[in-house]
Amino acid sequence: MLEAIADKVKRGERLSFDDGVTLFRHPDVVAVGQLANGVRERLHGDRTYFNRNMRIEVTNVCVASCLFCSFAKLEEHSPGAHTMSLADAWRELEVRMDDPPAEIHIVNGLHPGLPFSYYEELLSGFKRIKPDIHMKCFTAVEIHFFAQHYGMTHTEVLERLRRAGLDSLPGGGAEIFHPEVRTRISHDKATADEYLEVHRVAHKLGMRTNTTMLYGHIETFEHRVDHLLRIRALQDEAGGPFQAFIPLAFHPDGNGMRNMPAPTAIDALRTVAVSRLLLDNVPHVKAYWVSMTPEVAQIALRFGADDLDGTIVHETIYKAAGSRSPSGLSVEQLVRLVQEAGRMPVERDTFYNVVREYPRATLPESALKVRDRKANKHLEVLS
Ligand code: V47
Repeated sequence: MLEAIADKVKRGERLSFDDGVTLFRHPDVVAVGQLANGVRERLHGDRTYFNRNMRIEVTNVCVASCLFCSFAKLEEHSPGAHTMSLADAWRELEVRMDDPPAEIHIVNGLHPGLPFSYYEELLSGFKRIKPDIHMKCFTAVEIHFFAQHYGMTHTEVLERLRRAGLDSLPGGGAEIFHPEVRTRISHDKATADEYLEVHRVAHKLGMRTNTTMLYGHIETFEHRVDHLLRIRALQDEAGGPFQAFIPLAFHPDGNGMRNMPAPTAIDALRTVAVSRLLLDNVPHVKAYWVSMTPEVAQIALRFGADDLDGTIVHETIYKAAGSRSPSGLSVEQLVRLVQEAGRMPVERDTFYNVVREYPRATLPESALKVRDRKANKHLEVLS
């Protein structure tokens, strides 16, 4: 069965729904990974991307009640609820202006009590501090909520936010599109069609966006394949504005699915590989190190992934759900992860323009460790 799929991949033929399910079910994850690695190398060679980015979640107050979420609080006055003042949000960038990020990635709860001008001022304030900062903000679910809540069309919301400084949309909020799953884990926010429609509108306005899939909970492999093929179909229709696909491993701590086990490393690698193989029209597949740990993300660079996301600095959604990944990684740490995987690190901007290319590792393993003095103080004695 795998040989037939491998032949299709070699001929550059598109894989079917059944091929996708076969790949997910195939017992030899290394064989599936090798196929995906071939595609990854055909597209990108050894190049492995990351950027200097920073995550900010300005509010965790959210009217939706997603079963998988450990981050949201229903009301402003619930314990643990917080909404940043604009000044506090801007300060997050101001204090980092000696080594500033190139991108700010903002994902929030669906807050029912803020005026729309809060979001416009949020964006324009960051641009005032650093005019060339890239603002990758608000998931399609948030854009849909803004449209409903403030009585605008998707186009009006996006046009106003763009005027204030919005540059692209992140991929969050996709979860699993199939209604058998979505109605159980996310019944009271944008549907799959609404999520995809927001991206469609953004693409029509000339914006580039990312997209995601939250896997490893109640969904089946068929649901995952259905999800991936809906993304592929929209990408065909729109002619390529999805830049990256990010598979997000479910974390069970402190949410409505806390009795479920987290997906394993093998599932993470398999999902990266099958995504690379099915999404033949999406240029980049991210191994998001926050969701899969830096160690598994490093291996994923040989299973189809070509991007590690970025430095992040301070992440809270996965922290709340029990992730043991660090909050942020330095550029040096990202470079080392890539070099140790035998790949070539490339710092990029949000649109994948090259900022800086690093050499492939030619140093022996011990020397690599000693170079990262801050993270490996105990090894300095060896140098
Ligand atoms: O939308 C929430 C997911 C997403 C949990 O576009 C959870 O470049 C696992 O979308 N376990 C936010 N996942 C993060 C996101 C993202 C990350 C990196 C890069 C990009 C990009 C986008 O996190 C949410 C939701 O799908 N999430 N709770 C949880 N317990």
